[in-house]
Amino acid sequence: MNQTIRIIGVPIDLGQPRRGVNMGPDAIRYAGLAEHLARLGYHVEDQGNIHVPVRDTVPEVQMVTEIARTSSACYAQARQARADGTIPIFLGGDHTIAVGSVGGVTHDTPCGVIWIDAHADFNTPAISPSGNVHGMSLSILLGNGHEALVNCGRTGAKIDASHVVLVGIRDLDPLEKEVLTRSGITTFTMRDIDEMGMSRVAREAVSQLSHLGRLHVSLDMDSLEPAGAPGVGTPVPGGLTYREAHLLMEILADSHLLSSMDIVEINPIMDTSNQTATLAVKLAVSLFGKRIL
Ligand code: 4U7
Ligand code: MN
Ligand code: MN
Ligand code: MN
Repeated sequence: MNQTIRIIGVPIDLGQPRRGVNMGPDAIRYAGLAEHLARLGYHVEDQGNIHVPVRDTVPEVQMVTEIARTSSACYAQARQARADGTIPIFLGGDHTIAVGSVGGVTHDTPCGVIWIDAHADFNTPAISPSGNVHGMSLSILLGNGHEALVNCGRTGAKIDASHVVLVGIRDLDPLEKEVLTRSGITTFTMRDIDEMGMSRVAREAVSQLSHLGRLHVSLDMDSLEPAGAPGVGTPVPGGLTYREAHLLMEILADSHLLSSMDIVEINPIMDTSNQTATLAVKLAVSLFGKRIL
Protein backbone atom coordinates (compact mmCIF):
# COMPACT_ATOMS: atom_id res chain seq x y z
CA MET A 1 0.00 0.00 0.00
CA ASN A 2 0.87 3.66 0.02
CA GLN A 3 1.96 3.71 -3.59
CA THR A 4 3.80 6.77 -4.85
CA ILE A 5 2.48 8.92 -7.67
CA ARG A 6 5.12 11.15 -9.22
CA ILE A 7 3.97 14.30 -11.02
CA ILE A 8 6.20 15.41 -13.91
CA GLY A 9 5.40 18.69 -15.68
CA VAL A 10 6.29 19.00 -19.37
CA PRO A 11 5.33 22.56 -20.39
CA ILE A 12 5.91 22.10 -24.11
CA ASP A 13 4.03 24.07 -26.75
CA LEU A 14 6.46 23.49 -29.62
CA GLY A 15 4.32 20.81 -31.28
CA GLN A 16 1.51 23.18 -32.26
CA PRO A 17 1.13 26.86 -33.15
CA ARG A 18 -0.79 28.35 -30.18
CA ARG A 19 0.82 29.81 -27.09
CA GLY A 20 -0.80 28.87 -23.80
CA VAL A 21 -0.61 25.07 -23.72
CA ASN A 22 2.77 25.52 -21.99
CA MET A 23 0.79 26.67 -18.95
CA GLY A 24 -1.05 23.34 -18.70
CA PRO A 25 1.09 21.83 -15.92
CA ASP A 26 0.47 24.74 -13.55
CA ALA A 27 -3.25 24.87 -14.39
CA ILE A 28 -3.54 21.19 -13.44
CA ARG A 29 -1.52 21.72 -10.25
CA TYR A 30 -3.68 24.73 -9.38
CA ALA A 31 -6.79 22.56 -9.84
CA GLY A 32 -5.46 20.42 -6.98
CA LEU A 33 -4.12 17.24 -8.58
CA ALA A 34 -1.62 16.44 -5.81
CA GLU A 35 -4.06 17.16 -2.98
CA HIS A 36 -6.83 15.04 -4.51
CA LEU A 37 -4.52 12.08 -5.13
CA ALA A 38 -3.11 12.35 -1.60
CA ARG A 39 -6.67 12.20 -0.28
CA LEU A 40 -7.05 8.84 -2.06
CA GLY A 41 -4.17 7.53 0.05
CA TYR A 42 -1.25 7.90 -2.36
CA HIS A 43 2.09 9.35 -1.46
CA VAL A 44 2.44 12.16 -4.02
CA GLU A 45 5.68 13.77 -5.10
CA ASP A 46 5.96 16.63 -7.58
CA GLN A 47 9.16 16.68 -9.61
CA GLY A 48 8.45 20.16 -10.99
CA ASN A 49 8.78 20.87 -14.70
CA ILE A 50 11.18 19.66 -17.37
CA HIS A 51 12.92 22.64 -18.95
CA VAL A 52 11.41 23.69 -22.29
CA PRO A 53 12.62 26.73 -24.26
CA VAL A 54 10.15 29.60 -24.75
CA ARG A 55 8.39 29.09 -28.09
CA ASP A 56 9.04 32.63 -29.33
CA THR A 57 12.80 32.11 -29.01
CA VAL A 58 12.89 28.94 -31.13
CA PRO A 59 13.30 29.43 -34.90
CA GLU A 60 10.88 27.32 -36.95
CA VAL A 61 13.73 25.20 -38.39
CA GLN A 62 14.88 24.32 -34.87
CA MET A 63 11.46 23.18 -33.64
CA VAL A 64 11.90 19.42 -34.15
CA THR A 65 15.36 19.52 -32.58
CA GLU A 66 13.98 21.24 -29.49
CA ILE A 67 11.02 18.84 -29.28
CA ALA A 68 13.53 15.97 -29.45
CA ARG A 69 15.59 17.51 -26.66
CA THR A 70 12.54 17.85 -24.40
CA SER A 71 11.37 14.34 -25.34
CA SER A 72 14.73 12.88 -24.31
CA ALA A 73 14.51 14.57 -20.93
CA CYS A 74 10.94 13.32 -20.54
CA TYR A 75 12.02 9.80 -21.56
CA ALA A 76 14.74 9.81 -18.90
CA GLN A 77 12.25 10.96 -16.23
CA ALA A 78 9.73 8.30 -17.29
CA ARG A 79 12.36 5.60 -17.10
CA GLN A 80 13.53 6.81 -13.69
CA ALA A 81 9.98 7.01 -12.34
CA ARG A 82 9.45 3.35 -13.23
CA ALA A 83 12.85 2.31 -11.89
CA ASP A 84 11.90 4.00 -8.61
CA GLY A 85 8.65 2.03 -8.49
CA THR A 86 6.41 5.10 -8.81
CA ILE A 87 3.38 5.81 -10.98
CA PRO A 88 4.30 8.81 -13.14
CA ILE A 89 1.66 11.33 -14.26
CA PHE A 90 2.98 13.56 -17.05
CA LEU A 91 1.37 16.97 -17.34
CA GLY A 92 1.44 18.57 -20.79
CA GLY A 93 1.97 20.57 -22.63
CA ASP A 94 0.91 19.44 -26.05
CA HIS A 95 0.64 15.78 -27.03
CA THR A 96 4.27 15.57 -28.18
CA ILE A 97 5.06 14.76 -24.52
CA ALA A 98 3.89 11.20 -25.22
CA VAL A 99 6.98 10.59 -27.38
CA GLY A 100 9.07 10.77 -24.21
CA SER A 101 6.56 9.50 -21.65
CA VAL A 102 5.39 6.41 -23.54
CA GLY A 103 8.94 5.85 -24.83
CA GLY A 104 10.37 5.94 -21.32
CA VAL A 105 7.76 3.79 -19.59
CA THR A 106 8.30 1.09 -22.22
CA HIS A 107 12.09 1.16 -21.88
CA ASP A 108 12.31 -2.30 -20.28
CA THR A 109 8.97 -3.94 -20.93
CA PRO A 110 6.01 -3.29 -23.22
CA CYS A 111 2.89 -1.60 -21.94
CA GLY A 112 -0.66 -1.28 -23.22
CA VAL A 113 -1.52 2.26 -24.30
CA ILE A 114 -5.04 3.71 -24.20
CA TRP A 115 -5.01 6.87 -26.29
CA ILE A 116 -8.09 8.98 -25.51
CA ASP A 117 -8.39 11.76 -28.09
CA ALA A 118 -10.63 13.43 -30.69
CA HIS A 119 -7.69 12.89 -33.06
CA ALA A 120 -5.51 9.89 -33.88
CA ASP A 121 -2.22 11.84 -33.91
CA PHE A 122 -1.21 9.50 -36.71
CA ASN A 123 0.13 11.97 -39.28
CA THR A 124 3.67 11.92 -40.66
CA PRO A 125 5.58 14.88 -42.14
CA ALA A 126 4.73 13.51 -45.60
CA ILE A 127 0.96 13.54 -45.11
CA SER A 128 0.24 16.10 -42.37
CA PRO A 129 -1.92 19.01 -43.56
CA SER A 130 -0.61 21.25 -40.75
CA GLY A 131 2.95 20.05 -40.17
CA ASN A 132 2.26 20.25 -36.41
CA VAL A 133 4.15 17.57 -34.51
CA HIS A 134 1.43 17.09 -31.85
CA GLY A 135 -0.66 15.53 -34.64
CA MET A 136 2.13 12.96 -35.26
CA SER A 137 3.01 11.67 -31.79
CA LEU A 138 1.36 8.25 -32.01
CA SER A 139 2.82 7.65 -35.44
CA ILE A 140 6.28 8.56 -34.08
CA LEU A 141 5.84 6.03 -31.25
CA LEU A 142 5.13 3.37 -33.89
CA GLY A 143 8.37 4.25 -35.66
CA ASN A 144 7.32 6.68 -38.40
CA GLY A 145 8.21 10.33 -38.91
CA HIS A 146 10.93 12.76 -37.89
CA GLU A 147 14.02 10.63 -37.23
CA ALA A 148 15.19 12.62 -34.22
CA LEU A 149 11.85 11.87 -32.54
CA VAL A 150 11.50 8.25 -33.67
CA ASN A 151 14.95 7.55 -32.19
CA CYS A 152 14.41 9.49 -28.97
CA GLY A 153 15.62 7.52 -25.94
CA ARG A 154 16.19 4.32 -27.91
CA THR A 155 16.26 3.50 -31.60
CA GLY A 156 13.04 2.90 -33.52
CA ALA A 157 9.44 2.06 -32.64
CA LYS A 158 8.51 2.18 -28.96
CA ILE A 159 5.21 0.33 -29.17
CA ASP A 160 3.47 -2.21 -31.35
CA ALA A 161 0.23 -1.35 -33.17
CA SER A 162 -1.53 -4.20 -31.34
CA HIS A 163 -0.63 -2.61 -28.00
CA VAL A 164 -2.60 0.61 -28.62
CA VAL A 165 -6.31 1.29 -28.42
CA LEU A 166 -7.75 4.65 -29.51
CA VAL A 167 -10.93 5.97 -27.87
CA GLY A 168 -13.03 9.02 -28.74
CA ILE A 169 -11.79 9.56 -32.31
CA ARG A 170 -13.88 11.91 -34.48
CA ASP A 171 -11.50 14.05 -36.53
CA LEU A 172 -9.07 12.40 -38.95
CA ASP A 173 -7.28 13.93 -41.90
CA PRO A 174 -7.91 12.07 -45.21
CA LEU A 175 -4.48 10.45 -45.58
CA GLU A 176 -4.13 9.94 -41.83
CA LYS A 177 -7.32 7.91 -42.00
CA GLU A 178 -5.87 5.62 -44.69
CA VAL A 179 -2.64 5.04 -42.79
CA LEU A 180 -4.52 4.43 -39.54
CA THR A 181 -6.79 1.87 -41.21
CA ARG A 182 -3.78 0.00 -42.59
CA SER A 183 -1.95 0.10 -39.23
CA GLY A 184 -4.31 -2.39 -37.58
CA ILE A 185 -4.70 -0.23 -34.48
CA THR A 186 -7.95 -0.87 -32.63
CA THR A 187 -9.99 2.33 -32.84
CA PHE A 188 -13.19 3.18 -31.03
CA THR A 189 -14.61 6.25 -32.73
CA MET A 190 -17.39 8.42 -31.27
CA ARG A 191 -19.79 6.47 -33.49
CA ASP A 192 -18.63 3.22 -31.89
CA ILE A 193 -19.21 4.76 -28.46
CA ASP A 194 -22.68 5.95 -29.53
CA GLU A 195 -23.60 2.51 -30.85
CA MET A 196 -21.90 0.18 -28.35
CA GLY A 197 -21.94 2.33 -25.24
CA MET A 198 -18.85 3.32 -23.27
CA SER A 199 -19.10 0.36 -20.94
CA ARG A 200 -18.54 -2.16 -23.72
CA VAL A 201 -15.90 -0.01 -25.43
CA ALA A 202 -13.88 0.37 -22.22
CA ARG A 203 -14.11 -3.34 -21.40
CA GLU A 204 -13.00 -4.35 -24.90
CA ALA A 205 -10.08 -1.91 -24.69
CA VAL A 206 -8.93 -3.45 -21.40
CA SER A 207 -9.36 -7.02 -22.60
CA GLN A 208 -7.24 -6.37 -25.69
CA LEU A 209 -4.35 -4.99 -23.60
CA SER A 210 -4.55 -6.84 -20.28
CA HIS A 211 -2.09 -9.56 -21.39
CA LEU A 212 0.62 -6.88 -21.21
CA GLY A 213 0.15 -6.60 -17.46
CA ARG A 214 0.00 -2.82 -17.28
CA LEU A 215 -1.57 0.21 -18.93
CA HIS A 216 -0.56 3.75 -19.81
CA VAL A 217 -3.45 6.19 -20.32
CA SER A 218 -2.74 9.13 -22.61
CA LEU A 219 -5.61 11.56 -22.01
CA ASP A 220 -5.94 14.38 -24.55
CA MET A 221 -8.54 16.73 -23.05
CA ASP A 222 -9.93 17.51 -26.53
CA SER A 223 -11.49 14.02 -26.37
CA LEU A 224 -14.19 15.59 -24.19
CA GLU A 225 -17.16 17.56 -25.42
CA PRO A 226 -15.82 21.14 -25.75
CA ALA A 227 -18.70 22.63 -23.74
CA GLY A 228 -17.27 21.01 -20.62
CA ALA A 229 -13.63 21.29 -21.67
CA PRO A 230 -13.18 24.53 -23.64
CA GLY A 231 -9.56 25.01 -22.67
CA VAL A 232 -7.98 23.09 -25.54
CA GLY A 233 -6.22 24.17 -28.73
CA THR A 234 -8.17 22.02 -31.19
CA PRO A 235 -11.75 21.56 -29.93
CA VAL A 236 -14.00 19.21 -31.93
CA PRO A 237 -17.76 18.99 -31.30
CA GLY A 238 -19.38 15.69 -30.45
CA GLY A 239 -16.97 14.52 -27.76
CA LEU A 240 -17.19 12.38 -24.66
CA THR A 241 -19.73 13.47 -22.10
CA TYR A 242 -18.78 13.98 -18.47
CA ARG A 243 -20.27 10.60 -17.55
CA GLU A 244 -18.78 8.70 -20.51
CA ALA A 245 -15.32 9.97 -19.65
CA HIS A 246 -15.75 9.09 -15.98
CA LEU A 247 -17.12 5.64 -16.79
CA LEU A 248 -14.10 5.01 -19.00
CA MET A 249 -11.78 5.98 -16.12
CA GLU A 250 -13.75 3.85 -13.66
CA ILE A 251 -13.61 0.74 -15.85
CA LEU A 252 -9.90 1.27 -16.48
CA ALA A 253 -9.42 1.64 -12.70
CA ASP A 254 -11.20 -1.69 -12.14
CA SER A 255 -8.47 -3.38 -14.21
CA HIS A 256 -5.88 -2.53 -11.50
CA LEU A 257 -3.36 -2.26 -14.34
CA LEU A 258 -2.75 1.51 -14.38
CA SER A 259 0.95 2.29 -14.23
CA SER A 260 1.30 5.73 -15.85
CA MET A 261 -0.70 8.57 -17.39
CA ASP A 262 -0.44 11.71 -19.55
CA ILE A 263 -2.83 14.67 -19.24
CA VAL A 264 -2.31 16.82 -22.32
CA GLU A 265 -3.46 19.70 -24.52
CA ILE A 266 -4.95 21.90 -21.79
CA ASN A 267 -4.64 25.54 -22.86
CA PRO A 268 -5.53 27.87 -19.96
CA ILE A 269 -5.72 30.87 -22.33
CA MET A 270 -8.68 29.25 -24.10
CA ASP A 271 -10.28 28.12 -20.84
CA THR A 272 -12.81 29.71 -18.51
CA SER A 273 -12.11 29.62 -14.77
CA ASN A 274 -9.72 26.66 -15.15
CA GLN A 275 -12.64 24.28 -15.73
CA THR A 276 -10.74 22.05 -18.15
CA ALA A 277 -7.91 21.41 -15.68
CA THR A 278 -10.50 20.91 -12.91
CA LEU A 279 -12.24 18.27 -15.03
CA ALA A 280 -8.89 16.62 -15.79
CA VAL A 281 -8.18 16.31 -12.06
CA LYS A 282 -11.60 14.73 -11.48
CA LEU A 283 -10.90 12.21 -14.23
CA ALA A 284 -7.50 11.39 -12.74
CA VAL A 285 -9.20 10.83 -9.38
CA SER A 286 -11.62 8.38 -11.05
CA LEU A 287 -8.71 6.65 -12.79
CA PHE A 288 -6.66 6.18 -9.63
CA GLY A 289 -9.52 6.01 -7.14
CA LYS A 290 -11.60 3.27 -5.63
CA ARG A 291 -15.24 2.52 -6.32
CA ILE A 292 -17.56 4.72 -4.30
CA LEU A 293 -19.70 1.73 -3.33
B1 4U7 B 1 -3.77 16.57 -30.78
C1 4U7 B 1 -4.56 17.68 -37.01
F1 4U7 B 1 -4.95 18.69 -39.08
N1 4U7 B 1 -4.92 16.33 -37.38
O1 4U7 B 1 -2.40 16.95 -37.64
C2 4U7 B 1 -3.09 17.92 -37.32
F2 4U7 B 1 -6.67 18.44 -37.79
O2 4U7 B 1 -2.67 16.17 -29.93
C3 4U7 B 1 -4.87 17.95 -35.58
O3 4U7 B 1 -4.66 15.40 -30.82
C4 4U7 B 1 -3.92 17.34 -34.61
O4 4U7 B 1 -4.51 17.67 -30.14
C5 4U7 B 1 -4.32 17.45 -33.15
O5 4U7 B 1 -2.66 19.07 -37.22
C6 4U7 B 1 -3.25 16.98 -32.23
C7 4U7 B 1 -5.38 18.68 -37.86
MN1 MN C 1 -3.67 14.31 -29.14
MN1 MN D 1 -6.51 15.83 -29.86
MN1 MN E 1 1.10 -8.60 -27.62
